[in-house]
Amino acid sequence: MTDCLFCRMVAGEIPADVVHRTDRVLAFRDINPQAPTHVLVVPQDHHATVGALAEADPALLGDVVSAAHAVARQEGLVGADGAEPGYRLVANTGPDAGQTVHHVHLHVLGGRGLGWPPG
Ligand code: DGP
Repeated sequence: MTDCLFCRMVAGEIPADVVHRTDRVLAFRDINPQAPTHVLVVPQDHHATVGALAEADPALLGDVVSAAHAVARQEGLVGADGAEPGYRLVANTGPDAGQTVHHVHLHVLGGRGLGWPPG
């Protein structure tokens, strides 16, 4: 979609600080980081929300989650036990969750203790 910010980043039309790429997924640093690690993982195909992606292409959703875990490992957030120190995946969906970019993305957050419940 030509008017979609993340589609334009996937296409290389807008610069992105890319940390991971596969043939179907792109991961880049958030412009407004909320934690020492704050990376956005997006499918290269356009889907508006995580639910839309789950219905249209569940295998691609799996690729996005796998890429998010790879990013977390790359960022030093996954220890030998597969967990520590840990990280959080967030998929804001719709206005109540505060979704602002309508191209599905997983936030990978880590590098500090993260509060719960979220705001
Ligand atoms: P959300 O609220 O879940 O839709 O998150 C959208 C995120 O996108 C937000 O954390 C800021 C980030 N973002 C917005 N514009 C840009 C941009 O131009 N570049 C990058 N790297 N991130 C952006």
